[in-house]
Amino acid sequence: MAFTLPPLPYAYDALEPYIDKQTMEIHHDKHHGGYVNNLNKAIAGTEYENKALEEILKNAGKAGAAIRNNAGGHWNHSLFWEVMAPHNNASKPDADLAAAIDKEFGNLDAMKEKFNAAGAGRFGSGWAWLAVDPGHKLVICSSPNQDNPLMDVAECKCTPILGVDVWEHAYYLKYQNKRGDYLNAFWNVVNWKKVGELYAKAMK
Ligand code: MN3
Repeated sequence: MAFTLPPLPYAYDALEPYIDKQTMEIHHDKHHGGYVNNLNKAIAGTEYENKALEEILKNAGKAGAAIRNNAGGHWNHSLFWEVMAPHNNASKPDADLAAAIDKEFGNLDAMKEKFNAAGAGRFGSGWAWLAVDPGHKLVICSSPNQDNPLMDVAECKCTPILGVDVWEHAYYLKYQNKRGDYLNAFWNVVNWKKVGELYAKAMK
């Protein structure tokens, strides 16, 4: 069965002013849409054609560049849309996640600082992640291009619960070269409810 582009769970302009409408339109429809189309083309007629996306990611290293890049692109963006939501002052990590953040990083601000450093320090294009490692500890890491921590080729193997896209296409229209400003703005639209659900699921 072919993969399909999931609809954005909110309007294109819902993350304004932190992430602008035009960026969201191009990013979701053209970039993510492109990964989905190219993934379907790349897996057609291969052993990956009827595999679940997570299963393809586990074999990314041997599946070839087209499958690796587009499967990663599809999975990464599907998570990205879900872990954002319109700004809400009341949104914060739930008690379990907040306790885990305090334990690993000291406090929420220290975690954000480390996460932003991972995003700012990723040379070229890629992603920064807050994730649960195999020992059930929270970790922060980053990956190049459309790789992610679920891939067999990942340096940091873990389960992402929050990710930010640091490709220029994610921020250039509004922030130009100022990736740090985009990363700071990102926290205004983090969907902590969703991140908390993903944390609980990863801890099972
Ligand atoms: Mn992107």
